[in-house]
Amino acid sequence: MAYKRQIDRLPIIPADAKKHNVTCHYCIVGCGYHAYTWPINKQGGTAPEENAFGVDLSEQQGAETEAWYAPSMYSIVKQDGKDVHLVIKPDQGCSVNSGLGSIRGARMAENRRSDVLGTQQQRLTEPMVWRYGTWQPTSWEDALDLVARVTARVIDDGDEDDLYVSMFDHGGSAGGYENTWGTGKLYFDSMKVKNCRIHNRPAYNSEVHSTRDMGIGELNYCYEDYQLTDTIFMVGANSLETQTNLFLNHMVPGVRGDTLAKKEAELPGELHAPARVVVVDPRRTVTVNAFEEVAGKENVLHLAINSGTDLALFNALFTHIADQGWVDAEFIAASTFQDGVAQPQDEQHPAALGSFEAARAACRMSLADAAAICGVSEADIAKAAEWIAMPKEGGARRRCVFPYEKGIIWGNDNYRTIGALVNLGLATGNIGRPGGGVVRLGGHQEGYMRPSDAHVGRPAPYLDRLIIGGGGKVHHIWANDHYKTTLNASEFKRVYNRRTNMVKEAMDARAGATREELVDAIVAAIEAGGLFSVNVDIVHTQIGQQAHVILPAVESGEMNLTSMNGERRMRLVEKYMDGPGSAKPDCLIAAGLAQALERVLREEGRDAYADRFKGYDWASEEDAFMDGYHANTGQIVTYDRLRAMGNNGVQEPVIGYEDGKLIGVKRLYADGKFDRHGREDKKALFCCGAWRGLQAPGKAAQKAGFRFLVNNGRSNINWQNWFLDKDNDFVADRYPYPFLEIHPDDMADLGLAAGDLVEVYNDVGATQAMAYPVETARRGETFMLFGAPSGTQGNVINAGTNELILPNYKQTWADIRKISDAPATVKHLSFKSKEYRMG
Ligand SMILES: Nc1nc2c(c(=O)[nH]1)N[C@H]1C(S)=C(S)[C@@H](COP(=O)(O)OP(=O)(O)OC[C@H]3O[C@@H](n4cnc5c(=O)[nH]c(N)nc54)[C@H](O)[C@@H]3O)O[C@H]1N2
Ligand SMILES: Nc1nc2c(c(=O)[nH]1)N[C@H]1C(S)=C(S)[C@@H](COP(=O)(O)OP(=O)(O)OC[C@H]3O[C@@H](n4cnc5c(=O)[nH]c(N)nc54)[C@H](O)[C@@H]3O)O[C@H]1N2
Ligand code: SF4
Ligand SMILES: [Mo]
Repeated sequence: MAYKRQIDRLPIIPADAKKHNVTCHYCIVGCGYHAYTWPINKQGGTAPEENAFGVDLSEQQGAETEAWYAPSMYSIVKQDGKDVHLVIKPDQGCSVNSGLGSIRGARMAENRRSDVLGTQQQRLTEPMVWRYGTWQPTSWEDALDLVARVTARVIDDGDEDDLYVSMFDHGGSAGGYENTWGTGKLYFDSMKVKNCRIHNRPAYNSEVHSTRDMGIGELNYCYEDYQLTDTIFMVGANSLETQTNLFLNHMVPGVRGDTLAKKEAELPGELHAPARVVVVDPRRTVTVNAFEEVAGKENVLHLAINSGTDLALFNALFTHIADQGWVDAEFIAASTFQDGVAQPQDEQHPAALGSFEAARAACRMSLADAAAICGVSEADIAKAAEWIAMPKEGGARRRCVFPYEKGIIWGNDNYRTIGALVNLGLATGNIGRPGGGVVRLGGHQEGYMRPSDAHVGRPAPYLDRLIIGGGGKVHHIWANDHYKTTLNASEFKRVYNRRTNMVKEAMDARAGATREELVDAIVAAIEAGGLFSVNVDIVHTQIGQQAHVILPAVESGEMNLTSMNGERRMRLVEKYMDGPGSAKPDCLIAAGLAQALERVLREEGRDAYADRFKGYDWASEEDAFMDGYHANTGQIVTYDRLRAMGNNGVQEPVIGYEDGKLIGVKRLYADGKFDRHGREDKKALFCCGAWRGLQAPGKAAQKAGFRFLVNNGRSNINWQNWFLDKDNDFVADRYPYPFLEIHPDDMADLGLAAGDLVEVYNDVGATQAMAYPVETARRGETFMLFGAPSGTQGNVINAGTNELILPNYKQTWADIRKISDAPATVKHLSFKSKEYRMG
């Protein structure tokens, strides 16, 4: 913030500044930006030929001008060892965001480490080893040698089950095709590690097994579909805050009617109107509020269902739509399985899968029964069914897009619930068609490229539970902080602290010993129940406090990085600055670790096993990309070709290269053939999953035993587990503690004033938050910001998951008591409503 830095003006970007393509590395949407850099001792001028915009800056610019940037878009960073000015500003030419930023992406620059401006000084610069009772910086060679020697002692060819791994599987920073390949090759090719988990759930599995088992990949549409549709049926997502520019640049124009001419042109012969919206969320969100403001209340239906009851709602909608005959019979006949049950329910399939009629029989649910379970009116459910599927005037099929995210992914009965939503899309012929799609909205960007994980099995091992039960000897952690973001976190931390402290104590006791003696001491502590922890991150995290070796990584922009967004749009972020100190791309850290393991194993005379760790002689992230993505996807995509595609990139799968352009695919399944399940007939399957109450162990009892629902999730301003936020004035000023949204009457009952610090506690743990009064909250239903270092919501989530180890973060109940009046850092905060009114 310029005012905070005590400067009253920012430099003009000179005409000859270097310009780099950048895709914002925070959320799934993947907005296009440009990074401009130029030498510290230069700046541009107001004359058109003196600035990057080519306009006369001595004249007042229009309101929508591109020729400006905000203080948060500016920094001074290192590039090739020299100080340079850096501006990262939104790209008007990118079809994803058309020049819009967000409160997160438009602060990319101020969140870079700057030694001149003093931002993000928390970034790790050197490897660190637990030594002499504290953290000591050291060289890569020393750190990797220790990791390799301890790891080599607990693994062997064909027996790698004592090595536990937690690793990202996404795109953007802390991910990307380069880095998922580097880690994937190490753990799934050189080794066959099966005791592993992903950053956001306690097993190595899919977030959305059922849609895939039904034949439908979860990112099947394009963002333009929101501009072509008749209805948006949004489930368990708060897109204004979590997919911001998808909401602002695609959903809002669609519902506001800005795109009517486009609809007429692209979809002639049917009646068009501005899109209507149904939002399924127990909580009234700012997304509901904003939809109402832009579309008019009469065009927005908020189904405020009881937490965890989506399955009953979807089954009733399916039943009603089928009974009315509002289904796409032709599509069902041509593209879906016809003959009863194709896949019976079993250990790997929490519901049977089969034909439309089989699902119709299994899922039957009346409007009245659903209304009672969900706590919404029959009339509203019937209205939602009409908005989804009642044929339009003139008889044309209604187009509906069904976006969903964590409200059901981390919700009750994941498999059946997502399956039931996909049923709606299939029955109404809304997959693979303009204005359709049953899609994940997404979290991070995607960027998955790994050797097969089939050896992990299904259901995959529940890693947290194994750790708590004393399993595992060495734990490698890549880019996540379970202390802030896992479930059953109270117990996890208790056990993890104890087991890793055993190893720390053993290391302390052998200070000054030789490497061999030290490794012996560590292994002895491990054999006594200890756990050796290796943490690869960009900052010193909470779980990192318990690590024995810490390895510093660089972020997107400090390396070249590829990933794809929620419409499968793949781009290259061009490196525009140096990483801090000796930090490296994750793929090269994985390569370094593989090489160290090869050397150690060879020294130990285990040559055959050592040979498995060959093939990592990558000099750069580009080499990792060529070895992974390029080699495994038809050898079409290269950095140069992607760079030439700019910020609009190419939509995957990439199927060709012609006239200097990569050729992609706009929508999946446009031919009505479904293959995500691998069935040869390419027919989609329906899900036969009846409602069965709160499915995960312990949830119903918790609900009965505690007074408040502790719904939880995200805020616009915070990014994930606050790893950058906690060192950023702007965010830390706003939310020094996680907020707990709560109704003012509930606050009165508990004797609370706004900002008071409260304890949230139940049968599995406790955490803290600051009370934030919200008039529209329902009595007895709170919403807590997740992932905070100053109060982890996961502490009160129980260990119960679905059959395939998908956590239910959202269904949690607890009691609340006051800890203290508002702390000093909270006293100045505003507790105004987060809703807005137009006009
Ligand atoms: N600003 C910001 N944006 C982000 C992120 C961030 O940290 N900050 N993180 C990114 C990531 S990794 C992810 S995964 C996405 C998540 O994106 P979202 O899924 O949109 O975000 P959440 O806040 O986790 O949850 C969405 C909604 O689920 C609702 N919900 C709770 N229980 C239920 C239920 O039983 N049924 C239904 N239907 N809804 C329920 C909550 O009230 C909440 O409004 O956001 C991405 N975008
Ligand atoms: N209660 C509750 N819990 C939840 C959720 C919820 O809705 N409610 N949502 C879940 C979801 S969807 C998610 S995605 C998870 C998020 O949980 P985490 O994955 O733990 O959170 P992130 O903030 O994404 O973690 C990123 C970590 O990687 C580091 N990092 C950033 N860039 C890089 C890089 O380039 N390389 C390396 N090596 N490290 C890097 C950061 O410092 C940070 O420690 O939380 C899950 N937990
Ligand atoms: S909407 Fe997402 S991708 Fe776009 S600028 Fe914001 S955080 Fe970045
Ligand atoms: Mo996520």
